[in-house]
Amino acid sequence: MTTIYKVLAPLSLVLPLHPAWGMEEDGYDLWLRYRALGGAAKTHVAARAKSIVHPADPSLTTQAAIAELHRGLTGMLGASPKLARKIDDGALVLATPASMPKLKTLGLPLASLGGEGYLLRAMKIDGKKVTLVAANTDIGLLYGTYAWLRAALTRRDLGKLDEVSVPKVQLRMLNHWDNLDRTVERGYAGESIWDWWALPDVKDARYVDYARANASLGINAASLNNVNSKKEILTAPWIAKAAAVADVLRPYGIKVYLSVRWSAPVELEELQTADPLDAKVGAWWKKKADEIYAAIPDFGGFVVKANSEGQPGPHDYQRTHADGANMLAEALAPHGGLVLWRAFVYSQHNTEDRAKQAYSDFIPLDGKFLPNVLVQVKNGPIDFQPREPFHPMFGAMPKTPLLIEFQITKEYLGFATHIAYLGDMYEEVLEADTYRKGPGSTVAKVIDGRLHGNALTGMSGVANIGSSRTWSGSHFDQANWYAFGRLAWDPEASAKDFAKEWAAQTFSSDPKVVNAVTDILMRSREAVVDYMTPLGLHHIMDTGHHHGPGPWVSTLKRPEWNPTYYHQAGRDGIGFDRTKTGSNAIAQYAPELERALSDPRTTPEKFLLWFHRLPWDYKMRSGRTLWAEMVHRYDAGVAAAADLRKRWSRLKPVIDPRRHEEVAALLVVQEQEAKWWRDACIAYFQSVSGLKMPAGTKAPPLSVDEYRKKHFPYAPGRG
Ligand code: GCW
Repeated sequence: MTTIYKVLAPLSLVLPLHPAWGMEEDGYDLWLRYRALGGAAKTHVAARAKSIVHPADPSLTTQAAIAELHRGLTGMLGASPKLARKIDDGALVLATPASMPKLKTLGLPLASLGGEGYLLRAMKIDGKKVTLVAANTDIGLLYGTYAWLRAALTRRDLGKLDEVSVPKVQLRMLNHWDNLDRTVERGYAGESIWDWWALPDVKDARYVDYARANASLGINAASLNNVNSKKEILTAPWIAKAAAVADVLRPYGIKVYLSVRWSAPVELEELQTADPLDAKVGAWWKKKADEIYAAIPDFGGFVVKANSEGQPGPHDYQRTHADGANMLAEALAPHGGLVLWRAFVYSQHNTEDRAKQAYSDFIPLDGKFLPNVLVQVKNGPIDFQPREPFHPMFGAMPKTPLLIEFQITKEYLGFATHIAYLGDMYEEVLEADTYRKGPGSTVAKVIDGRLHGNALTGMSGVANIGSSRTWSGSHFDQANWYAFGRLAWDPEASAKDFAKEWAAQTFSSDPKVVNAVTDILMRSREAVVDYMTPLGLHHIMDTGHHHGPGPWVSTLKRPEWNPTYYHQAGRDGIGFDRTKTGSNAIAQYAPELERALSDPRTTPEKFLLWFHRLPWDYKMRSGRTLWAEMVHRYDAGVAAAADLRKRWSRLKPVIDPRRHEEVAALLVVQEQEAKWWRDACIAYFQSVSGLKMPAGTKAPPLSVDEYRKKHFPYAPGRG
């Protein structure tokens, strides 16, 4: 103590020591921040958790629920909760029909809860006023426990709780793009959290916190390694490492999946072919599946990227995606495992519009997949852009369960440096209408299986998690993990509600803070769209790393790697013609949409240049020309970025200093980079169009060549 004091004393002369010095908020606790309550809030929570009544002989899962309540209540109330066997007034009762047979006599809608749902109800049991957290299973109980804690943290009236919550989607999954050397493809949050080298002997304590965070959202599956997979993941030492992770995640209801490399049997020198119709190949995968299940009895299955961006696959043997997926499905079926076969495919040998290729490849295969295969489709037809129309495969494969893949990491939206709340984007896609079975056939209904009555349903998100103290590389990026998990539970819920919940739990439940942070979140993605890719522009990021603007890039080997392929800007106009006169990608949508999209006048302006190539003087709804509108949007994006910075700076007095400063620093960068995007794109489009700046707008300060000269050989996140 004295020594510490001696070291610190001189420091206090030069550094303004904050009262919370040494205990400052660093973001590690995510939204599970159980900070001390005071006043009425403390009394309120204390009165509803006087004791915790829990099942006797709690399973590991129930123990996790009790431990979380212990952590939460100790944090909020300053004293550990009393564990009790007897129900008294003010008890928080955790029960399943197995642990408390009486539950079945209380008229509760237990049957509707299924295996993962839960019920929270303030009610009387045996004449005592209690809060019941009930579920049919221990995992439901754990989810219910987190829901109760969330209600406490967001200052809901715990005395009036009465809710039933059941996940609408079965597979709520994170896809880690983590490499075996601990780098992370498109990861901007440090190294992989999986310390592969030290596993299986050393299980980092972080794995438990990872599991807690996911369980608090209802995420129940994680594929651990990059879809650009390596053969080694299927060897005994790596299976053992994955098994060690699975052991930690299991009590939290999270199943482990692995991404596999199609050619592994050949590369491991065990076979000479990976042809899915060769019996030896099927037998190899069956044996491999047996080996994995011996180590991980509840193993989830395989995620597969095949014949995509140079990865091997069944096409190498003139077989279809269905042949490939089914061969793996047969190996996994005896164990109850699933194949998640990705539809992110486009080929260098195919000159068809890249936006059309997945649909062309997969639609003829509808009905040809085995029942334990899901086809995993990215939200849009290109690649995780700031804005894309929904992928035309949604709704178009009635006999095949489609799992939607979102990106949580922000490869194309400013990495972890820019604020962009993706909840807003997920919601936009999920509520989009496919019209496949008339109006109201939303993507959400495809995903939750209602539109076509699919037995399997799922939503996966490419994780933004790493070894960074904040987990996600920045404080605000945690909101994207949060919104993804909450929307996977209920794809029809509101992204704004989740923004509010997240803000209240992460920063402060003070309504002023909640509203201000929610405003920042809700404005952020649109700001990014405007300063990067307004009006339906897409994939004009710089090459390889995708950091910053690169609309001029035109010399890469494959046409669809070049931004010029996507914007098609010239003297006469700009945009990708995806109507009949162009690639006719619009024909991949339902007739109602095809009709609307065939005419620029009936195409939403946010997708204008995605579907149409138009002259620069095309008249927009605002009355401006297309060119003037584009400049206007870029300016609006920069103004919105500046506005985010200002809104955040006003919160300085009410946000803890370290997190405030860290976010503020990033917002300065975001504003600068928004300007850079605006200036570089305008300079470039001006150079090809020869147009003057619209009246009242500012010319970019540098020439297009000067922007072009910027290089970023060490930008993070490359695989
Ligand atoms: O978005 C692109 C990325 C690649 C990624 C690929 C995919 C894992 O640029 O890094 O590879 O998508 O989804 O397979």
